Amino acid sequence: GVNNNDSRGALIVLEGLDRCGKTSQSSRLFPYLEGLGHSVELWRFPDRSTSVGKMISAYLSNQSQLDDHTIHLLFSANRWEKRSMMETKLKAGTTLIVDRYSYSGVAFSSAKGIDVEWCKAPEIGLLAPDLVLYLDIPPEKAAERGGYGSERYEHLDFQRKVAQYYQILRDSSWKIIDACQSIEEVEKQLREIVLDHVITCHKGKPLSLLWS
Ligand code: Z5A
Repeated sequence: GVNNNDSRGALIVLEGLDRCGKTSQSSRLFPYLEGLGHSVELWRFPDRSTSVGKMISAYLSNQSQLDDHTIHLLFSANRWEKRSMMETKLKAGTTLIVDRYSYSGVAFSSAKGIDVEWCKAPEIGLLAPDLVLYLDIPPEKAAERGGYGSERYEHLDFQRKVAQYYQILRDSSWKIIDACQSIEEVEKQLREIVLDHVITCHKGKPLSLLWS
């Protein structure tokens, strides 16, 4: 039954290849949930505003070089530095819509050839999402959208490998959305699923941890 003490916000993560539409869809979900009277915030990883985030940003824009393991741990550290705030917000009833999370961390580093289990290890103990919306798009199609920029991972061959690693990370919290549909059609599908999860968490579904 409904217990107000356990009522909390939902942790909703959007994942997918570069250009799959995560940013467009998060910015549409936000006013939708707010309009329904829910407390909601838009987050993204990497969070480039922190000191760790600034190191990540320099790396992504090719202004610095880092060993693959080192940058992996920085991405993870960037989530750890936000973990307690995340828990506080969720417990206070705020739903978080998060653009990329640990799945990006593991998929991108594994695509470089690092062992998957090694990649998952530093993510253990972070909050597990209530829902992962995977915006599914073939790498070739994503590449056609707006053209790739100059950031480090914006290459077709690499995105193909990332897509393969995302596949092995799928679990029961995932919903696969066909991201080749129009922005409006994707938006419509996301609304229904998201609202459902926001209500379930509001009713007191317990928080759980990655990766257990
Ligand atoms: N990374 C990592 O290695 N480890 C980690 O732990 C984390 C991340 C967290 C930077 O991320 C890189 O860091 C990222 C993964 C790695 N590298 N890559 N690739 P970021 O978040 O800063 O960058 P991004 O996630 O790639 O964001 P993005 O380029 O902005 O993509 P997006 O958010 O998915 O797409 P969008 O901006 O909403 O849309 C892209 C374009 O497509 C735009 O012109 C839209 O108008 C258009 N679009 C969107 N939807 C549609 C539909 N449905 N139809 C047609 N056109 C559309």
